[in-house]
Amino acid sequence: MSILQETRTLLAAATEEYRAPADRERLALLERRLAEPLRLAVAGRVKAGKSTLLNALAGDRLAPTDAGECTRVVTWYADSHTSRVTAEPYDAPPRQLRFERTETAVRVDLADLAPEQVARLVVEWPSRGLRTATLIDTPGIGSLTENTARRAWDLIAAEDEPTPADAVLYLVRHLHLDDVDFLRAFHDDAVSRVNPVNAIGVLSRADEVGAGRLDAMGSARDVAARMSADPTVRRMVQTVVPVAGLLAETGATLTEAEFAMVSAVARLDVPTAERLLLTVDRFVGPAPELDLSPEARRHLLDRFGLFGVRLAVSLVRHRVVGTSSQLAATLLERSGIDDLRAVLESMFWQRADVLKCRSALLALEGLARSSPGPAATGSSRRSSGSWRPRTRSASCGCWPRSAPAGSTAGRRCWSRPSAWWAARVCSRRSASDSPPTPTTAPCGRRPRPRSPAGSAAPRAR
Ligand SMILES: Nc1nc2c(ncn2[C@@H]2O[C@H](COP(=O)(O)OP(=O)(O)O)[C@@H](O)[C@H]2O)c(=O)[nH]1
Ligand SMILES: [Mg+2]
Repeated sequence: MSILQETRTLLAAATEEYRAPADRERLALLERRLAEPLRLAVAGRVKAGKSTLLNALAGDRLAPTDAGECTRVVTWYADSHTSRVTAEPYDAPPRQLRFERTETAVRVDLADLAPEQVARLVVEWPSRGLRTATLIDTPGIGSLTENTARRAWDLIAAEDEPTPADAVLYLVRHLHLDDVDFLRAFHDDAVSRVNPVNAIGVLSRADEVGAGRLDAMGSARDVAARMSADPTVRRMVQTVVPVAGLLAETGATLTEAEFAMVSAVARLDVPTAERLLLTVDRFVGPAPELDLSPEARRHLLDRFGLFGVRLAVSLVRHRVVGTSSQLAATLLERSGIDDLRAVLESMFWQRADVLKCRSALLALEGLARSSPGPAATGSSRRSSGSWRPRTRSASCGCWPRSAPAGSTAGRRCWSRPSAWWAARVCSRRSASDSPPTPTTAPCGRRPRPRSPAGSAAPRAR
């Protein structure tokens, strides 16, 4: 039986035990999500380049990258046949909102809703780039006390959140000490769902690492390699990949008009072009020798950044590229997005079922904690499945069930469904007859400490 089928069986067994409509609705939600694409959240500080990278991955300019109020709301971008935006307020039923598709983003009108009132926005949009994964744009993490930051992390960390992300891209521009401290706080066993199993680090805005020099991406690769080798970082993310999201977004959405603008700069003689491209101020200042309006030059900077303009001009001047599609392809290649896609493929997409099952079982644990179920009060009819909350609740607080398929370890006590998941994954990986004990769960969550009487200690919240 596949891990997906086993998880479905476990959820079905739980549904037999939980009779309250709200609990059953939560379980049905968990069941449904197993059939949906993986949910990948893009997290990091304000201006880390989250929305830009999301657009690059989607291959479309969907998420706004300015300071509009919608950037303060967690926003899901999901593939769909039709275009629709739904707001889910905290204290009111979900409702559809008006939106406008502009050249730069899907602009949502929050109407009378303040960003703080909205738990999440769901943008359904027909997009090939969203078929593999639903992408979740999060508000910037500024500080632990900030409300919007808290909401972003609730998505990943909250125990009672029925629809969390399955995997996370954590963007860092420069690895400041407080970034590491921040991640560590959320890495704590009691509150976090983020761990190396489902988190990849991105050294974002990588073109800025070398102060805009043409070899910037090489320097960024060195920095990212050093970060990846750091044991503190490795405890939180699997690896760190350098990406210039802006180059990738522009490569994915380049227009003929933009190629013509780059070509105009490339026609300047080299000393004049180099002088103009020395700083942003010079490039947008008076330049009678360049047949481009200041607005057009500002547009180029918005779309490429100074590094990107220098790179694109150099590519055109040296005839490395001669058409807009060639320039687009080269920008994508130089941006590092292909390397990120390769990492996503091997670490997330190919393991999507495992990651989705992990999320479902963590949510199931949350349900069992917040709502022990009728079995705990002795009123349930006994299910024939492997779900036995009565025993769990009455004795040690564990989840007794058979050992994972293929194991000869026989019946044993699994402290939580996620421990079962861990054992299931390990037994697949090593094909070993002895599943790991819950204390070695690769999901990174240790079993709760037990009191001397053997009852489960309450979890720190
Ligand atoms: N040079 C450069 N600028 C970038 C890159 N990614 C984003 N930016 C710019 O940084 C600003 C913030 O980007 P945004 O994606 O909105 O960041 P967010 O707040 O993390 O969502 C925007 O002006 C982007 O154009 C990048 O890879 N390189
Ligand atoms: Mg943003």
